[in-house]
Amino acid sequence: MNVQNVYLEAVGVKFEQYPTSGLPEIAFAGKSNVGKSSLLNGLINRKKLARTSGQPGKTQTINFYNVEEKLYLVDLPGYGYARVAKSDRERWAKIIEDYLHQRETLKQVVLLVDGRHEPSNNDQMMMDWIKSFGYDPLVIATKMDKLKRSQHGKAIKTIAKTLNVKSSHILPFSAVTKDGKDQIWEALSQILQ
Ligand SMILES: Nc1nc2c(ncn2[C@@H]2O[C@H](COP(=O)(O)OP(=O)(O)OP(=O)(O)O)[C@@H](O)[C@H]2O)c(=O)[nH]1
Ligand SMILES: [Mg+2]
Repeated sequence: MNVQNVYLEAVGVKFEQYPTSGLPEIAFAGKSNVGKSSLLNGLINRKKLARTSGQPGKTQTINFYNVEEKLYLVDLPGYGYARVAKSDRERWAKIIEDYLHQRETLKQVVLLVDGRHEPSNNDQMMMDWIKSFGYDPLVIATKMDKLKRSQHGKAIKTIAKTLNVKSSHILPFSAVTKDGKDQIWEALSQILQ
């Protein structure tokens, strides 16, 4: 999709604050700092509409980006960041959980994992959880520019094995080169059809 019109329509932590238009939604989940907001910017051709940071824990609310009045791409707060207070972590977990459980317009939860590393226990839990809710697994391996081309295949295989999903369900992406963007839009378009 060649996105021209996109804006941040809603920001919130509870249902009253979320959009009510009924447009379909695709949400991006993953640990803090994995590159959720950067992927979103890449998909919508904006450098920094979604705020990013080298410090984990940047996104702390659920952010709904309206794309062409057709769908929302939803930026979620990351999980697994140890250096925030436990009470904050639990609060965020509850916000994300309620959203994922109860949001009827949510068509897909995409899991982002760092292409350089074996997925963590938290990533595995998130994947199991996504599957248990009946979504087809779709994983994006981020920061692929940090790997040599020759390492890409092995990285994808490792992620597939650890998360117990098919390699074909893992799409590589780089927010630096934007490699993978077209394939991701293609997958998202199929989901929305
Ligand atoms: N080299 C490289 N760096 C990336 C890529 N994607 C994200 N980053 C960097 O990783 C850091 C975190 O990116 P964010 O997009 O803010 O990560 P996030 O998942 O939204 O993090 P939280 O909002 O804290 O959950 C930033 O410094 C980004 O510039 C990528 O594909 N390649
Ligand atoms: Mg973010």
